[in-house]
Amino acid sequence: QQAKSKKTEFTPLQKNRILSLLGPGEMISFSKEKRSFAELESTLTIQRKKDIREMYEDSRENLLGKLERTITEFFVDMGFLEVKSPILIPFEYMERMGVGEDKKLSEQIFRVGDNMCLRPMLAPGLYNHLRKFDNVLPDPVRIFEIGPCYRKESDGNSHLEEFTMLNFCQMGSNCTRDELEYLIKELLDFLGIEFEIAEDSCMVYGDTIDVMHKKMELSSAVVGPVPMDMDWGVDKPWIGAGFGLERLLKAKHDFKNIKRAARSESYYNGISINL
Ligand code: ATP
Ligand code: 9VF
Ligand code: MG
Repeated sequence: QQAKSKKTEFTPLQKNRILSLLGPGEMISFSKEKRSFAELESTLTIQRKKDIREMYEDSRENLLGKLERTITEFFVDMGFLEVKSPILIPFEYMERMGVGEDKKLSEQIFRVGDNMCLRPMLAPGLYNHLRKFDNVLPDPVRIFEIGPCYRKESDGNSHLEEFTMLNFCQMGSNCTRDELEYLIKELLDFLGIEFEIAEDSCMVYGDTIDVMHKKMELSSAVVGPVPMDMDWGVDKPWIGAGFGLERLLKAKHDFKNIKRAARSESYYNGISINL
């Protein structure tokens, strides 16, 4: 029967290998495929090597690095101060963020030694900077950070255990929902990514404004103040939003899996490098 239809049967392992070798926009119908596994693998491998060499000739820039630079330029131009706070933080910060009570998030934290952890979010560092800059910078205080965050995750297509967060925030005057939505729209229009606003809630902040691309959350945004501010020595209104850079890349390039956008030794700019 197989000889009659000339169709190739692929093992699950072979299917995964072929899928990993497809270009970001490419599709394949295994049920209609007539080429053998070896033929297909060799054709795709040649194409992907060509893709990587083209990237080398054209720009030599890494998508994740480039996106961080692009967003940094955007916020610096908008009057936000670029900050870089520690990635290795006291676990006590997370208890102060209220994740001690939020069982789900507290179980997702990578602990380091007895007292430290890898940050799962940028808020603690930003809280400390807002407090320190309150009597230094002009009103409203505008700051942002972009950098690695870590969470133990189980499910697939849009979650990484090591990802890159952007969190911008403003404290003082004009901290309205309109201003927050304006900044989100300016950013996503600048990046050329379509989005919709939805309402949600979370344990840490209560009500959130979620920014969605199709079914995927790009960002959770909050209009402060919130009761927790007291524990961080912050006593003014604020607005802020956290975005995942790999999710922005997944949306922009229509990657089927966020792994294509991650810090990785398997993909370069969304292209397999197991060639
Ligand atoms: P989700 O519900 O999708 O797990 P979250 O609501 O827990 O996400 P937030 O705490 O709101 O995530 O983090 C802000 C943003 O950081 C998210 O909107 C998302 O873009 C990004 N992000 C969060 N967790 C991950 C992850 N594990 N991998 C990649 N990006 C993430
Ligand atoms: C919204 C997502 C509390 C004034 C220092 C900044 C925000 C971002 C929510 C993020 C989080 N909050 N991952 O706070 O901008 O913290 O859950 Si501030
Ligand atoms: Mg969220």
